[in-house]
Amino acid sequence: MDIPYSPTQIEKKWQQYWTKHHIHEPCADFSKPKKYILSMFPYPSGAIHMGHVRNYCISDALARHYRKKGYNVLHPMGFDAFGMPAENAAIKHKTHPKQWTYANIENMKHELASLGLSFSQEREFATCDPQYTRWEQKFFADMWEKGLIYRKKAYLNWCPNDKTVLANEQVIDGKCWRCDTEVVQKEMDQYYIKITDYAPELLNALDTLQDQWPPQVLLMQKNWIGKSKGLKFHFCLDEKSKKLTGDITTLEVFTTRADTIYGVTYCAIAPEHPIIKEMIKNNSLPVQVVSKITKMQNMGTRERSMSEKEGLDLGIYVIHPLSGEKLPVWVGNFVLMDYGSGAVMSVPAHDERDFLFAQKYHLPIKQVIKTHTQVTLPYTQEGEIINSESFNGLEAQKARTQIIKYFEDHHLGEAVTNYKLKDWGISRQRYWGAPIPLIHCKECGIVLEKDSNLPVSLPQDVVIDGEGNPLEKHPTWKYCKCPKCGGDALRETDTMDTFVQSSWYFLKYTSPKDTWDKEPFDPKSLAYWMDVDEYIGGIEHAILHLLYARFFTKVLRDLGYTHSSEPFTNLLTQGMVLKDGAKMSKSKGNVVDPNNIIKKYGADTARLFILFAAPPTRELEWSDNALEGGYRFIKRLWERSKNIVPTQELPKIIHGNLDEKEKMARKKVYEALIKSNDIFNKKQSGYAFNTLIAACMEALNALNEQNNPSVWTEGYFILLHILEPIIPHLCWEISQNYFNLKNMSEISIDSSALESQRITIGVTVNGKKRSEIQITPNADAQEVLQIAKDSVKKWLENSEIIKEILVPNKIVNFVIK
Ligand code: ANZ
Ligand code: ZN
Repeated sequence: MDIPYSPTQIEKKWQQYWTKHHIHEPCADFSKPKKYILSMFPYPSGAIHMGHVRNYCISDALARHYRKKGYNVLHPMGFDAFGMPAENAAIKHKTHPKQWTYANIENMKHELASLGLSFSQEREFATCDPQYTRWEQKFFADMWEKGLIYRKKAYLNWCPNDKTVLANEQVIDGKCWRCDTEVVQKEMDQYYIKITDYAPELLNALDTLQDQWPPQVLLMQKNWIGKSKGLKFHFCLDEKSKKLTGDITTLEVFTTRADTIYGVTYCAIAPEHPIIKEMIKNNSLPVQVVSKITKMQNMGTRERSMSEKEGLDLGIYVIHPLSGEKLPVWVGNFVLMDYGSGAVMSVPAHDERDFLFAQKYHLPIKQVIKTHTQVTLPYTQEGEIINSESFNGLEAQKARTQIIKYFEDHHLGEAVTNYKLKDWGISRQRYWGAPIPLIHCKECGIVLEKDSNLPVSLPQDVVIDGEGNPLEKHPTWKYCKCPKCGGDALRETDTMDTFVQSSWYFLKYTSPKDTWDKEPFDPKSLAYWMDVDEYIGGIEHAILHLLYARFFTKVLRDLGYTHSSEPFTNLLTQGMVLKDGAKMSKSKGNVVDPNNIIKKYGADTARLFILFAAPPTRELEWSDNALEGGYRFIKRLWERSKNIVPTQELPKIIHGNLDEKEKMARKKVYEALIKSNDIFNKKQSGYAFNTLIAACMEALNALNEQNNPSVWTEGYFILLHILEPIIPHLCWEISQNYFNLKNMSEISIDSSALESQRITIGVTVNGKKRSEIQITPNADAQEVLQIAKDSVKKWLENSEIIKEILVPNKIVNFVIK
């Protein structure tokens, strides 16, 4: 049978077959063991890129592997469909965001389908579907009633020309991206979710994810939550200053370094601090100072944090609570209003920022910590306390505790724990989002829309031209009746941040679509499928998305919707796809379009290359050569399949009767089989599909060195089985031709036939035998050493390995100190 390899035909055929026979749909038999394999859903920008391909090839390999192992697998796909780009497209191309979004989704679905990804098609949805919005608004309502959502004024980027709020990305060099007008900060009412209520749990629960999430992601989450313990206390303003600051008589600060309290030489406050407002109100500040402060405020905190430290003397003073010294108060552009109390005690001798500031403005610097050796200021480490009255001589750490105790004992202040984490602002003044289901009534205040009126849907007929908020401008949409008193009222025109949608989509997938209009989740399905066993996606979501998703899950748990606390048991962050050493991106012009690759070589080659070129977590450098190499392997696999003798089961082979080359071929095939089981042990291999593919390539080469039809047949039976997660179309095609698909589902292949191929060797530490490990003869030395090391971990703890001795196929010895 010398039919040339034709991926286009083969791949279409199998994609249709899988869909027609619902091969990739999860089943409702909840007695089966399950795996929930999830890849981060895409934004429907219009086309898939190599990053998507990589993400979904990894999750697909896992999903297919577990399906063949007999698991009930949920491997869903959907679209994160609300958001700004749809509105930008509407402005630019005069389309409607909805039309643009759904057209993109259609296109991306075709592209994803052409890769042969085993997604459940019956669970697919877009987050802009009204049924999804309906439940999101219900959750909003529940949180609102529970006091987990509140309204607060906040500064937003505002373009006075377009009369519109701008996202940070839309502010370029302080100007509006559309019209170049200088952006100002405008104070507006915003809705916030109290994620800070959950800060301790979000932090502590990270411990349960140790070894399951990448360490750098755990660290980023931890830093973002940013717990710090310190002292909160207030300074009193001096009598003269009080006349300038109206009702305000004290200045509260937060410090993590109470030990440096005697080193304070001035205080610095945020440009938005209430004292400044009071002073402006009382005409206590010269106009030039006010205008400079206004400039600082208009910068926005993000930009401010990146620009040079600047300050202004406010001409007011506070009294040091211990020494009684009089200290000046400055405004500083580096002080954040929304951290601690928006004011700091400045210790230039022991803080980098304060030091630079003091130098720039010629403020005094007072050293209060010394070490045995000469220190250069600013000195930010620990040491011995000096110049601090009764605390002199103490070690800094001890001084911290004692000074805090002193403040508490004398009711001057208290120990507090602060979190960097801020409440989550979810208001967006945009059209293409989920409407916030609130109504403003003159009589009743802010009222929730009636449950029976959900979802509050978006109007279709809107003008989207970049000026103002389209919902606000709509002639009728916002006018409604108050759900409480029936009087005339106004609908809230803010929509929700798109991060809200991506915070619970994984819960929604668990429920079959026919349950959707009755309840947010089918409880039995939810309980069965959660938690997600393996979540795969980009490192760019390491902080916000993952934190919000963890938070939302906990909130929905506390609202009684789910029993899950931590939604993602395992997390895999895939590496970037590079070309010529740089991340593939439109701006760099180094993008390889997956569609072209699929057209030219077929999906199987694209999939093979992506999984072969690098382990999933590493960066992947695009290589046309390697792609060609993958294509050749696939063609060879196809062409040599003609050596198979058709059968529906593994041929019986007596190993002892084979010649050396036949034995070697079998050995290589079984090694690949063992590898295919080993690589799914994430902790050991990190899903190194590349090593599995390499083992299969070796096996095919070894098969080619011999002529025994039974060995060929057995080899293919096994190789197709283990390669199916990677190159499914070809495997199903050959399997149908020769094996009646018998090796495409759950089978047990007894590798004991070649058990003699596994040998046991001892592992010793300083000559004492501590364990035994199983290896294949002549296995790679590094690999053996690693397995050996893991097996005697507890004897190596806290010691240094001086020597690693490997006597091949006999023994491993570690010499430690
Ligand atoms: C005096 C001091 C002396 C400080 C010293 C540090 C070193 P973390 O650890 O991140 O919580 N700070 C407090 N509130 C601030 C605000 N709203 N904006 C900017 N900075 C603020 O940081 C706490 C430290 O950051 C505090 O401790 C305070 O400076 C500053 F040798 O107080 B420290
Ligand atoms: Zn009312």
